[in-house]
Amino acid sequence: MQWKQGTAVLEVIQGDIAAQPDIDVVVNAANAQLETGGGVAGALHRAAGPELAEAGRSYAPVQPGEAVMTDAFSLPNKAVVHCLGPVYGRDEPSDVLLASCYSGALRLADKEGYTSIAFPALSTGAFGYPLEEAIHAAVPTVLEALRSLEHVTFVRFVLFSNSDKDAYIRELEFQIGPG
Ligand code: AR6
Repeated sequence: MQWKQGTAVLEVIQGDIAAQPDIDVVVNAANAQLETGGGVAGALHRAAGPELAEAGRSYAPVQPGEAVMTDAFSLPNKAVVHCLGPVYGRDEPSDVLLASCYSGALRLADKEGYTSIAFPALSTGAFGYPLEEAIHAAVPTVLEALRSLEHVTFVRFVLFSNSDKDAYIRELEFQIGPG
């Protein structure tokens, strides 16, 4: 499902963040060491190959809310932005830190001249962030950031489950209108 916002397009799909070949930049739900892990990080590191963890070493450790960019190696994308989302109930203020992941990722992608980016639902797996709360940090931040970007004109939210996808669709319908 898609929405238009100014000159940009936002899309919500159910899928695997490691299988988005038409997207320039994919966002990783990273750990502080930028090593492989479970969930999103596991899927991206498996598909990218061991060079992804090697490339991350020079940036580690990253802080909650921080985003850094590396090559995508064997992934079908041009770059990966690694965001360390907040651990819910520990890293505060969690909404500010989570929003900073989204705005930081968009800024990094835009600075390199990339035009498309795909986000998973950062922090909502192992880091325990309730999905609805995470959506309220993620979606308005992306909508606001898009206004000041030069190159990024396509944002895809890739959700693992159908119910997560439906929750994103509800929020975008609320924020923008029918898709
Ligand atoms: N594609 C899209 N979404 C996915 C995928 C996938 N392949 N796999 C899981 N999800 P998580 P976090 C969903 O745990 O909460 C890692 O081990 C998942 O259902 O990947 O930020 C790292 O190493 C959930 O909704 O990220 C860190 O230590 C969402 O993506 C830690 O977990 C995020 O789940 C990061 O935890």
